[in-house]
Amino acid sequence: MAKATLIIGNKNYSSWSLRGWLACKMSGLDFDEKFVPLFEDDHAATMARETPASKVPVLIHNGTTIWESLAIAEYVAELNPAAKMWPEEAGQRAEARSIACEMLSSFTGLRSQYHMNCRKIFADIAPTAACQSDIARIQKIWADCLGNSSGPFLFGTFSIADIMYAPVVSRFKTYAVPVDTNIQTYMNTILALPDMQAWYAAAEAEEWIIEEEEY
Ligand SMILES: N[C@@H](CCC(=O)N[C@@H](CS)C(=O)NCC(=O)O)C(=O)O
Repeated sequence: MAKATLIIGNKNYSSWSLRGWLACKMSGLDFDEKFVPLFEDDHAATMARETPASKVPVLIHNGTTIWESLAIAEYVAELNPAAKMWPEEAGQRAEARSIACEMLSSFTGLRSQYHMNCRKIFADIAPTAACQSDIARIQKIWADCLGNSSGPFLFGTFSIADIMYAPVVSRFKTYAVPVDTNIQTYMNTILALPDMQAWYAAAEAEEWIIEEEEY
């Protein structure tokens, strides 16, 4: 089987890249990373040349091109069922897919104000009403899931649901979002994952600075 290529953006800033990358890692896929820097001068042309929808992540494998982070996660989960990337029970799997889809379709208040920035802590930026509303909804999702599963992950064992929310964990850390003990424990579990630590270390080592994301 040919080695796959995952096209990603800057690790410090690219939350969708993190989702695709974590999914590929969890599946055990053998892949190379291809880096496309976000928002450089020739950004639009580079994105249009390298990716179908001018967005990252994109996975290229055995002649197939897959974009959209959830489609990538579904593809690699099918490639390696032994990785058990979704909960095994059908009802739980459906709920996990529901919250994964909600992540993709929602939370523009959070995403437009609290950008992912792995290197930084911005503790003094009060959330807008829209951002606060998204924060409350996400905390409710996490609290309900953790209440049902008893943790340590949203559905007990690590799954694509956790992957879809991992960049939100990062944002909550960066913006020092107040959370209760259970959610803090969950966030600590996600941040301590070896793959998250590796992503953070690579983000720290990056030289690119996107001024608009730096407040
Ligand atoms: N729904 C897409 C979102 C992808 C996305 O918005 N990626 C951002 C980086 S985090 C991007 O490529 N932005 C470049 C641009 O908008 O020009 C997914 O799930 O992959």
